[in-house]
Amino acid sequence: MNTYFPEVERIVFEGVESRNPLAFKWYDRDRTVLGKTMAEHLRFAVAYWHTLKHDGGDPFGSPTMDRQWNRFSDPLDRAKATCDAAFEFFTKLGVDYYCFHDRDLAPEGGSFAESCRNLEIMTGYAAHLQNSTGVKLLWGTANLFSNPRYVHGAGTNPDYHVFAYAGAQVKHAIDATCELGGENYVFWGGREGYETLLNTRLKQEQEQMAAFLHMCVDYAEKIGFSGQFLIEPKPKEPTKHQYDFDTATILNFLRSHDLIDHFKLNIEANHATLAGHTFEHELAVAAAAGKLGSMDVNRGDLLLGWDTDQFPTDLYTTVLAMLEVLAAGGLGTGGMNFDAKVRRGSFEPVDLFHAHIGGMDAFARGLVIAAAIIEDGFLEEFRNQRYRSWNHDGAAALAGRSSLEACSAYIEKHGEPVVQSGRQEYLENLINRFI
Ligand code: XLS
Ligand code: CA
Ligand code: CA
Repeated sequence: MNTYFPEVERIVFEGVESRNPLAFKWYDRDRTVLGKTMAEHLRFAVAYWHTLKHDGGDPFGSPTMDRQWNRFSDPLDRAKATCDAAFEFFTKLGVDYYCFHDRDLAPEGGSFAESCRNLEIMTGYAAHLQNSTGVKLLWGTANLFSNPRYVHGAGTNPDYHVFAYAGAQVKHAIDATCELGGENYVFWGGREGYETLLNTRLKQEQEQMAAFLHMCVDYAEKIGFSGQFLIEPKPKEPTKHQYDFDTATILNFLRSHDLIDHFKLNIEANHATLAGHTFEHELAVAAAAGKLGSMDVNRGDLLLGWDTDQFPTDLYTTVLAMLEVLAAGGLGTGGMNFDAKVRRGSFEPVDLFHAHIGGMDAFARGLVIAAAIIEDGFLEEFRNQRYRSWNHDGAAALAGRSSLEACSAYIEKHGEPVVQSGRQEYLENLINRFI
């Protein structure tokens, strides 16, 4: 496999002294950190849509990325060439996983039957490449937002006909994911939201969505798909208000509709910031509920208010994210999917390598630093001290075995509390010592 990226050889670890732009400085896949290899901790995946399909077009200008695998006129020939380029890219980069939407892998046909046939052909094609390379599918998903039929949503559409179409499409996307041994299946509700309440039955749309997801759970059980179902929060874009706003909102939805046992969350950094949260906040909220499933690792731009999907390079963020992942005990069947695209001006194929190498190094370094912080123990020790009263005086209250009368009696005896500093700057300085 040396057709589409002939100028690039297999990317290897050369260490921090290396000036080779096509080498890892930090990501050393077999290096052990806290008892697991870097590859086991990080489980990197390439996003098919951004890396293979993104052409650099934006609302103001034409595509800038003339990819060789895109030059075939027949849609299936183009899909096969794209798949060849994808697996050449995955193996040269040395990632173990990839992720796709059904319509990334296989083109939509002129009829539903033709679309299904295309997907079957391309599933077989990808299966063959998975077998010959050892690259695996982290997750599959269905694109229920690009085609104009989904203009008013998929599961939440006011018209049952569109809902049924989405159900039929998801059935085949789950089949494809199952056949390819996908370890997870993602639901991202891009158009599951609304533009104006004037034409919207908000409560019914959420009930529709719950019914839709129950049908998916039933189907997965029926065909024996054992991958983890994941929901991905995003507050807005493309719709003004999306029902899967953030992690807390999704957890409430899942609990209200008896779906909580069947789903975990796929947390994306840029979606966290769009919701007014930090990435680590969203990871912590999911982990606190035992629902941290997987991550879409990217970043937004503080000066722009939209989903820029840039490659992650900020070490401070990767360290704080890795502290949450390690505290949660890892990602299980999840991984770190680079849901990120190179900028429009970075139009050469080699830019795709620079981008992924940078992202992998940023997370590898984040892992090493977070592990050192955990091993040092100062954060845990500080928190132990800060919460120490809950081990004795507050223990009954924390266990739900106290009362307001007991609080009254306590205050009569102890009077005014002595308030303690949170020492935020002291802790931030210590973190920076490790970076
Ligand atoms: C879009 C989402 C999407 C999901 C998969 O903003 O990030 O790419 O990850 O449908
Ligand atoms: Ca995403
Ligand atoms: Ca995004």
